[in-house]
Amino acid sequence: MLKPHDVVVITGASRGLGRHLAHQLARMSMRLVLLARHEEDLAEVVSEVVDLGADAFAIPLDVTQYEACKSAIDTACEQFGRIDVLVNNAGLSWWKPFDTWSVSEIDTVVDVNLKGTLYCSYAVLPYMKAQKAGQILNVASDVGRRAVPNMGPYVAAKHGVVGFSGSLLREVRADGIRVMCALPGIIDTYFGGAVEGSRDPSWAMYPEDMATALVHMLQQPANMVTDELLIHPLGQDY
Ligand code: NJP
Repeated sequence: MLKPHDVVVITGASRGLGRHLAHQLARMSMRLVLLARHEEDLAEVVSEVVDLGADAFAIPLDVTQYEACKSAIDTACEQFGRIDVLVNNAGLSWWKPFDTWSVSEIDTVVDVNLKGTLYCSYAVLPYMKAQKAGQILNVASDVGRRAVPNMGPYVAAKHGVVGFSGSLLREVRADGIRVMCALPGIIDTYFGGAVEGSRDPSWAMYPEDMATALVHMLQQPANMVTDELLIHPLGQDY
């Protein structure tokens, strides 16, 4: 259950789903710490969420760098005194046959989608364990449960995120920490080089609607947990 002034750290908050989630949490008077690489985009989102009622700041970082993740989580806790929620939402992929991926593209997709989630979760756990409370919400993908061609490293990484979420939940639920995993289908964002607003709602979800689904997961009473939420646009062929 979220309460006003809860402290929420969101990765991938500079655009797309993370930005819309930040907007919704701002309307609920949360304290937000927004993480992504692009400083100017983050500054715009900070200004938007402050206008909507949040106390917020941003830290530009690359989630593939453990020390940067650790330092951002430490700073969030120093500034706001606690961390109630971590949303591991940063993600990216290319779409092409596996033998045309470069090694560096393979590394990037695994590092951002999977290792970024592991790194931020690892950095936040000591704080949540000390609080005996907290929520970690990992944004995986519907391809974390099934396979599609041409996204091999992404499919592998998102399967990893789903597996990690279930494993960690079983470890830390006794500490009052919920670990949840969202498995969305296609969302109308900048993902994969698209432009938000360019996808047809018959086969792509609006990011604000997906953000509402994430907020719902965070709003469960403390004795309940939505382990996984698989959610699709009705018209998506899968
Ligand atoms: O994508 P997009 P979404 N370090 O491109 C950030 C999953 N998903 O909102 O670093 C830190 O609009 C990037 O910021 P920046 C998807 O896998 C989506 O749709 O400044 N941050 C931006 O804020 C992902 O997990 C679809 O470039 C990094 C954000 O990530 C989540 O939904 C389908 C980073 C990406 O925003 C949100 O993605 C699906 C790094 N190294 C799952 N690299 C879909 N849209 O169809 C990227 O199944 N970011």
